Amino acid sequence: MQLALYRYSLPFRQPLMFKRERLANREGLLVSINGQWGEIAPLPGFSTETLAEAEAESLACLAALSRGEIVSPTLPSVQFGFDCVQRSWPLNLPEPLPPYPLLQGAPAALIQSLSTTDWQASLPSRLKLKVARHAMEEELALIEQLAARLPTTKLILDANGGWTREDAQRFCERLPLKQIDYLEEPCAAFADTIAVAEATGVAIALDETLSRREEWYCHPQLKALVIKPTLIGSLSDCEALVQRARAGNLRVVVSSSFESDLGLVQLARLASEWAPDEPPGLDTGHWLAGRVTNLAGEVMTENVHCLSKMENLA
Ligand code: OSB
Ligand code: MG
Repeated sequence: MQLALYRYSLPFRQPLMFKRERLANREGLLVSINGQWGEIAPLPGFSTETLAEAEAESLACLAALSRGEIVSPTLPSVQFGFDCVQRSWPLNLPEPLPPYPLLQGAPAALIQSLSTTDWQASLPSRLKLKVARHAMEEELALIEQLAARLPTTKLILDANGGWTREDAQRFCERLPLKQIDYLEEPCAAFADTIAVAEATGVAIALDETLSRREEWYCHPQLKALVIKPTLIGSLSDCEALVQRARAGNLRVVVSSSFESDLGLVQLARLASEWAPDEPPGLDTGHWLAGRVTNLAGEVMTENVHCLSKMENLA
């Protein structure tokens, strides 16, 4: 058995803000077992574990595997990486759907770039925009412009729990609801999110509520579950959410946590397995200025730092 753990660091095209943290590089781990790979990349501001903690648990898991033991990691990012590296991936999956585009930046700059953006002949069916970050007036103006310029596109809005119930209500009352697909996590508490949906008629989706393992229930205005495997952890926990979504007639949107190209390919495959008809939330790769795999999909081990390499006869 061949076991290895590597660390990568890939520069962002420009520094990105994750909650209050400004990151210039994306750092994570790649685990390899007998030529198969998995990615372990806790996201600062969103994951509860640090990269150092994930590295320590990963090394302990590899040592246990080399002794022939079965491992069950506890940190979500480590669970995701070890599940992927040990998974029997199905062979005949449908071609993954292209992700919907994710717009990032200040509203004024985005309005500016709207006039020059070439939507490559076909207009996107969906487009995602972060909200609750800038002045409400500016964000509403941008949404109005987007709705006018892209009348056939549905907007996905994501507030990352950034509003009070009152602010969210004021915002949603002024939305062009016909063009809003759904709003992710308007408020930090599920009860407030539901109250906003009921007061304004907006459709909502859950994301952080799921990764924080908070209680939630189905509601007529709850439309989708956003599943981020790096934050949720084990694939069986993700699959339980997929089941719960099916039972409640909710859409499933598999979404990234700014993984490298290796993790993004695996997430796209999971998306085509769990939600073959739903464009995934995986438009984060273009923010990275580097790659860990070559065009053949092989990890370029010369570009990553080896933390451990073991071989045994098991
Ligand atoms: O807020 O959904 C989020 C990525 C990292 C951390 C949080 C979020 C995201 C994304 C990924 O938005 C892209 C997507 O979901 O479309
Ligand atoms: Mg979200």
